[in-house]
Amino acid sequence: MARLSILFAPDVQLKRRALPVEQVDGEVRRLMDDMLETMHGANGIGLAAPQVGVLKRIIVVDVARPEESPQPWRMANPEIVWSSDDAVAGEEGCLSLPEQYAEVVRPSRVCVRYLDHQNEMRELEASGLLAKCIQHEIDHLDGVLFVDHLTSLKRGIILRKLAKQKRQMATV
Ligand code: GNR
Ligand code: NI
Repeated sequence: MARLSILFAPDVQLKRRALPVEQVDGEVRRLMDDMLETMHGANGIGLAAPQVGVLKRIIVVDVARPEESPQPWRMANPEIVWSSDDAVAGEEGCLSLPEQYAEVVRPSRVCVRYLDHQNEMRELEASGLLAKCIQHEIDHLDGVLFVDHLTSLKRGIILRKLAKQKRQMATV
């Protein structure tokens, strides 16, 4: 397994729509494992392939707490096939927008259909943090960041901060 480098906003790769995978083969499985290692190494609970510069519809999620045993989900071509009518707000962060947090409102429960690491079609009904995280990751596959759910004022403040951080990183 290998640790991959994570792209930071603003980056055009984070704004593109990722392409479906034809099937989950050895190459896709290896990418899923590398993404899990990268995500755990960065203390994240989810990661989407575009965040490591791969424009494929692949996500990994693990919302288990550090003291719990890992519960990794590997999903290719994930699709929300049902979402609840009720919405909940929760604070979100993103490994591509380091140290930025904001409340995002999303459906509280979703049913997601996906290909697992064995190329089997499966469905999962998720609630709580798992539901939030899956929606956040699928957004990445469509070039959508959590700040795109905020008012343009809030989004502007966060993106300007990040652009400034990036300029400062480039000059040290
Ligand atoms: O680590 C992460 N935490 C998080 C918290 C609330 C809702 C979504 C997330 S996902 C994020 C990792 C990440 O950037 N995934 O794309
Ligand atoms: Ni993210």
